[in-house]
Amino acid sequence: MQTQRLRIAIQKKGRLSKECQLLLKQCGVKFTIMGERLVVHSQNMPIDLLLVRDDDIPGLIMDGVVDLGFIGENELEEVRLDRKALGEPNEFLQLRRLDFGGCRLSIAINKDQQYTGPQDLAGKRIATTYPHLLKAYMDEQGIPFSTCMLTGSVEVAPRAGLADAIADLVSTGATLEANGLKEAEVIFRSKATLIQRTGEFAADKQALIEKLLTRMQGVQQAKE
Ligand code: PRT
Ligand code: ZN
Repeated sequence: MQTQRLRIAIQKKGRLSKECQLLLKQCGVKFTIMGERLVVHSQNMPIDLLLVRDDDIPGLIMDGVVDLGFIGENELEEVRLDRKALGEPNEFLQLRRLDFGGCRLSIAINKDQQYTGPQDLAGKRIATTYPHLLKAYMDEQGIPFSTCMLTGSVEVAPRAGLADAIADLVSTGATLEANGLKEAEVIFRSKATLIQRTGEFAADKQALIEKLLTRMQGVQQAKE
């Protein structure tokens, strides 16, 4: 069901939510987020913000339920690979890579373990929240492995005896350090990105998207 207002999905709470809200405000979109509301109407533009978990954003775009979404490329690519494997819609357009949300998906091992290269991971069990990204990397390297899916506390899996290694997001490296782990391989580099659903847009919606993109470019350039 399409509405005349432009629907933009953003993470409700978490590492991307504040910066997405700030960026939209810097682009001149006025809105007030109150309480636990799912939908927030802009006060000065025909825009509705949908406040959801980041995991849901790629699917909302790929199913054409919302028009635009802000998402980390790690999450976007994981969902795309999952939907592709399931034969579900997995198309989107990337409008703009953003200058926040930077992190990397890395394989980490016990810090006192020797490491000379990816072949050292052969036959290991690797815990992760990103099974498709991990498999894509390991297949590309031609290394057999087994996995263990965890949606949280991935970094404690080796200590808890659940896995030999992990593949998890890293930004400063402090979490790995605190858990006695070290980074062995970077398998995916990510930033926040703005994506759009495929398909037709009414002329006024299209014009609004272009206006937002032009302003976003201005905001980003002003920071450089
Ligand atoms: O509730 P919801 O599902 O919406 O949120 P979430 O908990 O799934 O996601 P959230 O808010 O933690 O992260 C959203 C997005 O932020 C991620 O998908 C990434 O694109 C991006 N991002 C950037 C990060 C990090 N940096 C990051 N450091 N996401 C997670 N981390 C975690 C990481 O998993 C590990 O636990 O931070 C820890 C490592 O950080 P360092 O600094 O100790 O290395
Ligand atoms: Zn999430």
